[in-house]
Amino acid sequence: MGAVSRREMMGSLGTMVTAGGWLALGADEAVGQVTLGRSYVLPRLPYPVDALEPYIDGETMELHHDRHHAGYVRGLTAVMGKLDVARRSRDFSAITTLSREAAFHGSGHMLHSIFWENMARNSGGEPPRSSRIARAIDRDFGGFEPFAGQFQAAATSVEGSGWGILGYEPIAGQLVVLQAEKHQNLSIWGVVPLLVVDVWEHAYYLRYQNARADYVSAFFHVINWKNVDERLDRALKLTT
Ligand code: MN3
Repeated sequence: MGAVSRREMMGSLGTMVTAGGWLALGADEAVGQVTLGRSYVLPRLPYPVDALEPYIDGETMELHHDRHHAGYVRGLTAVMGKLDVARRSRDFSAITTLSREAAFHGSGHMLHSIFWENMARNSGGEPPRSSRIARAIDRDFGGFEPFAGQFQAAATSVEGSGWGILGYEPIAGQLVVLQAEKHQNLSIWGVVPLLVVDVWEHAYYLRYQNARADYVSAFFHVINWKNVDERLDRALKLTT
């Protein structure tokens, strides 16, 4: 989403809230008047499936995107439909299960969508010294090497399935490295993910088997720092 459309979206949402109309609207009215933009669709990979060879193999990329990510999109769409049915019938008896499913599939869809864009062919290494992300990493981690060490350690040691995440925390206005278990656990609310690496076994097992650390090291050869820098730029415009 571009900065303009984001501003437009926030602006229209703000108008609704300021007018006091948000909570007062009936469900149908709200659905009709508040358009948050996009429904849940599987985004296309921004490169061919074999573009990240030899670091991430094409077969893994194809399965990962076409099967796994698609599954989260389907799951999220399904649970949002069930929540809609629950609201219409005023039957919230399944709310705990549905809320869990929304967090799981929603976070899965969100993180995969970022993950694909975080990578590119002929990339990796360190971000350009002049970039905002490089300066932020220097300031908040004491240099690229300590950052990379923390990020790799966090990603490699996630218990079970999950993610390593570099995010922007908007209260103190600084970068943080987080682990996520599954997709949705261990987050700090409000942190904007900038760089994420999937460490579920489906992300690496065909090529790396159980050597997760080797896969995480290889990931550093395909990081699209331009994309990470753009994400930081957009995150800095958000306020809590
Ligand atoms: Mn995955």
